[in-house]
Amino acid sequence: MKEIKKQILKKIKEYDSIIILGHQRPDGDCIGSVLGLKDILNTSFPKKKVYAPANDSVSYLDFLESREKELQPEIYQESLVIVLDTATKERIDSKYYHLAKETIKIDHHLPVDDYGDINYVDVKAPATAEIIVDFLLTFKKQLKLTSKGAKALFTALITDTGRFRYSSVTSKTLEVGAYLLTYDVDFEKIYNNLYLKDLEVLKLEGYLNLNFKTTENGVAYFYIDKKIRNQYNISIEDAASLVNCLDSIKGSLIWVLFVEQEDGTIRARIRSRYVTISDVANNYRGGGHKQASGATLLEEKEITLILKELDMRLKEFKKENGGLM
Ligand SMILES: [Mn+2]
Repeated sequence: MKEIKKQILKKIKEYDSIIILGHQRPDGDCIGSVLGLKDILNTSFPKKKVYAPANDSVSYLDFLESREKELQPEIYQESLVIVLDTATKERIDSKYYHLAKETIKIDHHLPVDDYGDINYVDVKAPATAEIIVDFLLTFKKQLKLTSKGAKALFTALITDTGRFRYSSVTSKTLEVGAYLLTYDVDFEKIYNNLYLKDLEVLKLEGYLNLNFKTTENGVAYFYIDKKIRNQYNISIEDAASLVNCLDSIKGSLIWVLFVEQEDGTIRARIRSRYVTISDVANNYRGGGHKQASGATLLEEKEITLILKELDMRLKEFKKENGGLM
């Protein structure tokens, strides 16, 4: 690991122009890590040009620094591109990334696509932000961070760890979090930005709690189609965040929220305790982490199919592991 980190720092030093990219449909870890790394590079190498362009954004992260619009392709041609938190090249949020002189991938998703000239993937890290802060701490004498960057990285860390609650959290994660809080980070404000709910969302949450279903062996699920979403007047992102409503049901070690998209496809967010579900997501144009994955379904019929696979998975798991809830 140390060797690859050295290689990355060497590359960063070589370039005068560096572009940091994230993935489409960005989340807190994606945007926070991008802005955090941008802050580190700006602060440590003030002469370099560091860009963080984005085509896609999400409104609930507007409280962080905004990213610039897509760059001219010519800038890519002379730049080092660092892509964060993005497993496959199809998901990179730029149509010009391939023009880069060189590309570095830094990620924590299960590796399916080594699109970088350097690929630094640590699937044990619960958030890309942890990898970025670890990188900073490895080269403490050469790299710096400001409280603006610390705020972005802390936001990234808490979103991908569910506020340090997921099983992927390690002592390293807490160390990294503790380090970030040595900066002036107002985490009460961050929490308010991330976790206060609109009334509409809360009401849909109530509806979901009353009406979700479970499969024979306990997979909990709910389908938010356009009709329900319009009725409650909430955005696709807000709808998708409701997957967490289903995360604490005894016996339901797998839970899924389906959300119909504008184009009629259905995005599935799949989560679990103990059970590996990423391979099932892979069967439906998706992937992610062992216990937190996404998939894209082309029609409603596929809801039944993926639920059947997940139900089988849960049945086998319960047979082998009995008592675990
Ligand atoms: Mn992530």
